[in-house]
Amino acid sequence: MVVIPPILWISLWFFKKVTKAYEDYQAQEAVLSTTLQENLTGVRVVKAFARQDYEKEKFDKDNWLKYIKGKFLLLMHSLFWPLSDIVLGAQMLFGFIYAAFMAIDGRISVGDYVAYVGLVVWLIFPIRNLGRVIVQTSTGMVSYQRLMDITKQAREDLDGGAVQPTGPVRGEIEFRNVSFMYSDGTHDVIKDISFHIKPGQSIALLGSTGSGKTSLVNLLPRFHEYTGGQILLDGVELRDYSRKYLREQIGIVQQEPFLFSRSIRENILYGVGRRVTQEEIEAAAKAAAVHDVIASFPDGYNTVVGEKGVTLSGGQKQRVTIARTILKNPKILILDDSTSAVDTETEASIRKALDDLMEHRTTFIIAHRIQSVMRADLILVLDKGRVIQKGSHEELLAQFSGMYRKIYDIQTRIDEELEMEIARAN
Ligand code: DCP
Ligand code: MG
Repeated sequence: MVVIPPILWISLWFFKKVTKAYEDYQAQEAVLSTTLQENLTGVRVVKAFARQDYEKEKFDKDNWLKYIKGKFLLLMHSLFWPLSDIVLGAQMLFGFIYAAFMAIDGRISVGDYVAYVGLVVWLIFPIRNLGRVIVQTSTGMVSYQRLMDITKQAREDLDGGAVQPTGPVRGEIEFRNVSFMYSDGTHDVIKDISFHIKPGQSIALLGSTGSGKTSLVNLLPRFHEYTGGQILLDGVELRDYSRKYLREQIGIVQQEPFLFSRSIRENILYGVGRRVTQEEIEAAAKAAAVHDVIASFPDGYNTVVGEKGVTLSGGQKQRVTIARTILKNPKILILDDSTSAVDTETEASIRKALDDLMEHRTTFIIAHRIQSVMRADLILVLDKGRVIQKGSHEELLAQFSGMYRKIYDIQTRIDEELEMEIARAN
């Protein structure tokens, strides 16, 4: 019985140490996995910047740290096991010798001695195991905690919403002093933005990179919740709609086109909740100026897109995602820089298709070219999350000192110079 307290004390001490060591070890393993994963998915970047040696060194360093932490963990285990055995072994040795002398002196009988030895041998192993279980529990607890961190994440509520509309939205959108900060952010990326558009109108967002254009449109499908002000859709606060309903009503051509490793047909059909004929798919692809490309593949629409769509060019991918959105036929359309990866000629033909698509739909257009935004009913010029100019193309052009006018002048000058170049070359 005397050894139980020290064994417990040793076990608890090691329990704490091993917990910490195992946490460190697991965290380092995560760092190493991230390094590895980034190197694998970003292998082109690594090669293009000739950073192999740097990345190798980084991996070696992370790997070395993992090794050190693993070694410390093993050290803790390798100290605990013998230490507990030494305490227990010393107790047995001392007990047996002392009892042996007592038996020789005749203070206890040989029978008592044998009974005592048997009892100690029976008891010592459970005590020994108790310590081990305590120490091993620590690694289990750490793993459990890490697992719980993930499983306890709140799930996005898709269905909830105070209003349950039955039909499609009309598409009237009003922003009232809306501001927004990312949950991990330090400052508002959208500040006090207000505007109003009627159903079927189009609104263009223009602004330098990082000015908050994508963040603003991502509020509409409730990818993020705005942190200040009000957004009204058909006069109802956006938060009162369910996310599922909003996302059914909104079609987005995202800034970074993403295709699944499935056939082109499946990619175009993605998110379309109704039966669609081959003719409809082809009409959408034609409108997005991508039908001819698809038809030129031996397998046509059944061509499987490689991992993340590597077999298609950037512009082709973008056009497939446009076809997907055309087919979805949403009431609200968001085009986030959707013609940035195509040449001017294709852009013109896509714009024609998009113009057709934009009719009777509330449309958000994000673009960098004045040509793409000039026909919008309302143009917002953003800078660092604020609206610095607001109005129609003509109104904004008339503001000679404004940003819009500046962008317009630069872009027309470039176009004119280009035309002169071409004329001279001919
Ligand atoms: N930001 C952030 N967390 C995210 C996305 C963006 O903190 N998940 C920050 C980076 C920028 C600001 O928000 O400082 C605005 O980013 P946007 O993507 O909204 O910027 P734009 O769409 O206007 O830029 P671009 O023209 O480059 O697409
Ligand atoms: Mg953007």
